[in-house]
Amino acid sequence: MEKIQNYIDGALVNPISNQYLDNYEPSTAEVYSHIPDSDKKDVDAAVKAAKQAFPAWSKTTKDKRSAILYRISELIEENLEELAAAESKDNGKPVSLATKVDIPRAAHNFRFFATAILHFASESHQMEEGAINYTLKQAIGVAGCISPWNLPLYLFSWKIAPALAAGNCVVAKPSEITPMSAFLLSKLCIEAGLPKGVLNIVHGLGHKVGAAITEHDEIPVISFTGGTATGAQIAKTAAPMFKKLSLELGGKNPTLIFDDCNYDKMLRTVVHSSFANQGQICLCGSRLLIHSSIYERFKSDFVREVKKLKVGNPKNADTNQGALVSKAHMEKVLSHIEIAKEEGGKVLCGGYQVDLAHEGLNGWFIEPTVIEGLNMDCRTNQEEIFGPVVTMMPFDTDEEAITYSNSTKYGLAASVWTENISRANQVAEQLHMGIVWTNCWLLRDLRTPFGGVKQSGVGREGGFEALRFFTEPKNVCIKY
Ligand code: TXE
Repeated sequence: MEKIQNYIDGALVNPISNQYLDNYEPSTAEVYSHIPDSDKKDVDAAVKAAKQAFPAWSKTTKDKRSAILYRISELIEENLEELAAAESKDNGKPVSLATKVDIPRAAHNFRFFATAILHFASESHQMEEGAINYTLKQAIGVAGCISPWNLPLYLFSWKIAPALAAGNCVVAKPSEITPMSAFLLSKLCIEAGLPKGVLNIVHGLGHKVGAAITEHDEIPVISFTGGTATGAQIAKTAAPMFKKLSLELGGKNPTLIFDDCNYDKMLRTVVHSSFANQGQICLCGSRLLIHSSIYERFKSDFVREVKKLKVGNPKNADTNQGALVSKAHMEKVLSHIEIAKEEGGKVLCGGYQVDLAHEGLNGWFIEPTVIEGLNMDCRTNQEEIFGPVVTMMPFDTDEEAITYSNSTKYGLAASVWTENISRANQVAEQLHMGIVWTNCWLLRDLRTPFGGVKQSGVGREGGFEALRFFTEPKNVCIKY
């Protein structure tokens, strides 16, 4: 059985303890590889390597750093098929999705930051007193990057690429639930000629490896994407150590559907924005708010389209919905469906685990589920479910739609459907979210700030925001 290895000081190595964890294939529920059960000792070795590599890497010219990162992006593209198959097997997502979205976007992340760093400039401020200030933007040192399981390589690269481009060395931890694509990436980094110690990938559990990264006093900057509860724990450790912190956390995103929208385009996209990646994207719209005048029409059209989504083998090209990432996560999602029923919700379609044993798949599949009849304050409409489950609610006025949208502790993203440009702008302005998509969803320009407000996170990733986060500004004032 394949053994995943850590990537420390330029080499693929076993965990010091020689202990391993099982890695499951979600569609079959079978163990198919082993992952290092690393601990503090491995993190210490990674930090040591990163510290040693830092002086040379931070002094390496931008052109050279850029060329290496660019080469990594090319290698990801050259290995697209292998990476997409691995991501699909490890995560349960349809291979078609990994091929079209996850892996190309991971390559794009490296390419984007390889070039962005060439345009990252500093400001200067002239003074009438006869002085000039200029701002140095210096690499910080060893950056800790911790990422989740839902978009494994995509989110891993979203952190690593800007950290490296800015001249930092990195100790990174992918999710222990989906370690494979990060392991394959470490091999590509070696092939691309990334100097040893510049990137170190330590596999293992959150409370061991993740906590050791967070607590390490030689890691002054942490970028984390994952659950809100974990984010709070990381902040509790990092704040008194005065670490720089970026937290991308959960969401309970509203989709606002007005009666003046382009109906067909909206319907197509909302099926996708509700259920892409089995609903396991922090940006998926899980609360559908529909103007009451089109509620019944939307309900019958939406449920009909959702029922067409094919739940099946992630390897098949015609599969729309693969498996959920783990047994524990599937059980959590199913328990939320039960809570919704107890709260008085009516399940319009879905609601159950899908049995694909006849295809030899004993894994963790759930039918795409649509629920109506719940009020905005109930648990189902307040808590992040992070699975193929959406609720539907009617609204009468724009104010009502905005109030419902803003009524949770989260504030990550919203999508708004209307052809009325004034309404679109007024609604966007009043939504308490980090991201608003109008007449689209998940349309990403990597230059834009990405992140949430309230319990959806702290700080922004993307574009120069990310490069600013991974550098320390220093003002130099010269009197002449
Ligand atoms: O995330 P965790 P989980 C949400 C979603 C999901 C819930 C829990 O609602 O059901 O979070 O998912 C590492 N110190 N999202 O349990 O635990 C962990 O090993 C440092 C939203 O998978 O937050 C992994 O690498 N690190 C989300 C990473 O943190 C720790 C995507 C994320 O895991 C740690 C995923 C600790 N004490 C889940 N404990 C999004 N917003 O995209 C765990 N980790």
